[in-house]
Amino acid sequence: MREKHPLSGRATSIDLASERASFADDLGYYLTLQPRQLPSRYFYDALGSALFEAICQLPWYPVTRAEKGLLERYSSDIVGHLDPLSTVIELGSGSGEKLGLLIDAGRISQARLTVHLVDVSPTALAAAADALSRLDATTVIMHRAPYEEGLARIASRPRGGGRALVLFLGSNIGNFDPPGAAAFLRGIRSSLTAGDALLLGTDLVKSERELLLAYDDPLGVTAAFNRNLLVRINRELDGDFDLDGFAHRAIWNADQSRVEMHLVCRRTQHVTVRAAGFDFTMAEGESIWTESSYKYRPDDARAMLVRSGFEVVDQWIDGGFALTLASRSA
Ligand code: AVI
Repeated sequence: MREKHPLSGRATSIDLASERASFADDLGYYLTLQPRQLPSRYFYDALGSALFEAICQLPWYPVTRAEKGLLERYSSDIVGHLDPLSTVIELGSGSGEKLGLLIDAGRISQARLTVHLVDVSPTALAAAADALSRLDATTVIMHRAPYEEGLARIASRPRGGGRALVLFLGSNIGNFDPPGAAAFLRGIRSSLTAGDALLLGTDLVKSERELLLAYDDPLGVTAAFNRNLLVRINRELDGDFDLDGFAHRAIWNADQSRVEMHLVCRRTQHVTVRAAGFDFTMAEGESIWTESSYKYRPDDARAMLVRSGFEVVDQWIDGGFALTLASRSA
């Protein structure tokens, strides 16, 4: 997928008025590309975030369960590789559960630990901060910001002694195209100092059948998640997409090693998006490409980290998922 802002990932501006303006601006750009596209970061309004949480519970979507299983099993090994930490930074705070597992695993810190949660969703931040409030000797600081902005803010604060660990979990890296992923990882690296570490979660290539079930589940939750993008455009930008006129489609693109999600137009329709000031006709069979989820082989994840200036420390694999620990060399 061509990205106008390749580093932005799931993150977006937090100011409501400017958020709407850049949403309208992005629509005017992406919907006129061939093939038509929409950036996946716009999935995550309140309903989209709730639908994503539901996806994580689906028996056909293994990502969340596999990663949690690895953290439950290997947290003490992971912590064992790390010098004493003063700082943990989680990009995309989730529920705080995975971070809690790691901190519970043992002597992650010799003194007080500062945890920075970076997310654009206030609901996710509040839930994670609440989940972590039970921890002793831990200060939790929330940054409602895009990833890059949060990292820059954190890097500008005095840190004291101890190392930093960045968590980028949930295969969120898979929603970046390869050049965007490499640039994003290099950005993380430049916000760290020598000896700091990164724990990266990547979903692995598996059979086409398993991948398509994960992104086109029998309950239709992923289809609702995909079509909610049109609901959001209709509501926020005064659009008139006919929801019934679009079908959810997931495709495994083996050459590019990615699952693509599309919204396929079932019948020719004229669409107006008033607040974005444009209209267009979509022909039957034409589609809007809404997401790419890149899948990796264990070596790909390691090589991507090395190319971005990290040294791989260890890797844990199970359930079709990999956690890779890397450190920033000098
Ligand atoms: C957030 N991200 C890693 C999910 C993924 O698997 O690409 C989003 C998602 N899309 C459909 N299902 C889940």
